Amino acid sequence: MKPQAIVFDLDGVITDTAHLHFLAWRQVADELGIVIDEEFNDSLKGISRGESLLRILRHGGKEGAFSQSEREQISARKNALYVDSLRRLTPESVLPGIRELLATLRTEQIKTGLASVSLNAPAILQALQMTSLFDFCANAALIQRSKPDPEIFLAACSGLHVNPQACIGIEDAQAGIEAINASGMRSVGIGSSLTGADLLLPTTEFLTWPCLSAFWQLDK
Ligand code: B16
Ligand code: MG
Repeated sequence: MKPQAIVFDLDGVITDTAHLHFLAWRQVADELGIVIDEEFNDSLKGISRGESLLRILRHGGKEGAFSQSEREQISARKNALYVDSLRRLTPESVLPGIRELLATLRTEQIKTGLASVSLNAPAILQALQMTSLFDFCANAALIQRSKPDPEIFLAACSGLHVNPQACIGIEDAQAGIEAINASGMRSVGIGSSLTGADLLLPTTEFLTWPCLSAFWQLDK
């Protein structure tokens, strides 16, 4: 038996945009007199733009300091910095093994989906020249709740016309692993500090079809 589909997170699984998010947020936080570091940035992975700003303000003790419209302006400033930094993405920015895995999944007739809460996901896939490698990309603009809620993963499964129980989800963020587990899919984590993943791999280089296939054969 094979899984019906593999659903990928974008940021940290397909390409390393987490660092670019960090640089943009750090500049904005700095302008607000708030210090954030890479460790704090880990807690923003998979979290929507608006919720990320709220977490940064809370971290800096400035939660109630800005109105909704001021927060929207701050978020827009962060996004402008982030989008500008995306200009450095090229097809070479894809993480090791990912392009090969997607090509193999096509040969194996396993559907591929994307579950990213980033509103910039379509532009990033285009910059990486990967849009055609996915059968369905869930639309982050239609999502009410970011990860750890399963909504984006369920939307990807729905768009692929597959049952979540018959699919694997791949994530590098703790909130993402929780979202996959809550969706009923089997979870594969990339990294060393994740808890609760059904399978944990150190880097995307280990993410091969033989590895995923062997994992799928195991009893849950
Ligand atoms: P944007 P993912 C998430 O992408 C990022 O991990 C998170 O850091 C970011 O705040 C969120 O997208 C929204 O991104 O500001 O570009 O809309 O991990 O779900 O692929
Ligand atoms: Mg991620």
